[in-house]
Amino acid sequence: MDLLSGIIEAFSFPELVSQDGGRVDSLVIAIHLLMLVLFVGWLIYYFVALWKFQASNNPNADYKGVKSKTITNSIEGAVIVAELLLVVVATYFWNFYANKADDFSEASVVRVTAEQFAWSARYPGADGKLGIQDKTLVTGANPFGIDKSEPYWEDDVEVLKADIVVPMIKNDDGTHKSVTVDLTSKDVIHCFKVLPLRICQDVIPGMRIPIHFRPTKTGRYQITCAQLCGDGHARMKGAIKVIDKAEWNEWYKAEKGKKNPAGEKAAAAVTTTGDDNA
Ligand SMILES: [Cu+2]
Repeated sequence: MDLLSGIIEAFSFPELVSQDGGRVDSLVIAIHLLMLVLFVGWLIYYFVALWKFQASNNPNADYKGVKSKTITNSIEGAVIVAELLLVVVATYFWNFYANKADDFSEASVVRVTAEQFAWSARYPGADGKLGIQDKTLVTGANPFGIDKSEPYWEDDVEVLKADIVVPMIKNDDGTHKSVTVDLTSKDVIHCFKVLPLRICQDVIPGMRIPIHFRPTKTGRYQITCAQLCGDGHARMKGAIKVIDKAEWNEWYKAEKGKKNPAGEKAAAAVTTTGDDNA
C-alpha cells in the first residue's frame, strides 16, 4: 500500500497554492492525453505495417515502396493538427499569464532582480510606484540599478538576498487578489520557477518581464532557478513567502522602518560621480 501511494504521489501534481494554477495542470493533462492518442495511433500503424509487409506476403522486396499517398497525407495532416492545437493552447495560456491581471494595480507589483546566485526584491513605497530601473546603473551601492534622477524611488522598500514576501488577500467573493512580479536580472539569464504557484518564467538581463498569480495559501515556497546560470546554479535557491494581509501590513511597516532615505540619498550623490563596481 505504501509503495502504491508512493507511486501515485510521484505521478501527481505538486501542491497547488495558486487560484489559476489549475489551468496549467489542465494544460499538462491535455498535452499528455494528446501524446497518448499519438502513441496509440503510432502503435496501431506499427502493427498494421508489420502484418501487411511481412515476408510471407511479400516474398520479393519492392524497392519502389508504397505508391499511395494516403499514409503520407494522413501523417502530415496529423502533424499539422497537433502543432496547431499546441500553438493555439499555448498562446492562450501565455497570453493569460503574460498580460496584466484584471485587478492589476501598481501597488501590488514586486520587482525581483536575479543575480548569480540570489534573488532580491523591491516594493513600491507610500506613493504606490516603483522607481525606474536601468541595468547600466547597477553598482555595489546600487544593486537594483535605480535611476536616481527619476522620481518614485526614494520611498521604495528593498529586500536584498532574502525571502520574497507577497501578500495573500482574499476578496469578498472568495477569489484572491493578484500579485505581479516584475522580473529582471543583473547578470545572466536565470529562471523564476515556483512549482506550487505554477509559474516558470525566464529572467533576462535588460528586460523587465511581469508575471502574475493569485496566491491562495500562506506558506514558504521554494524558488528554483530553472536556467543553468553558472557554477553556483545548484545553490541558487530562494523562497517566496506568502503571508496574510494583517501579517503583510506588519512586515511592510517594519521593512519601511528599516529604511534610511537620507543614507540612500547620500549614496546617490556618491554614485553619480563614479562607479564603485569597476
Ligand atoms: Cu540562476
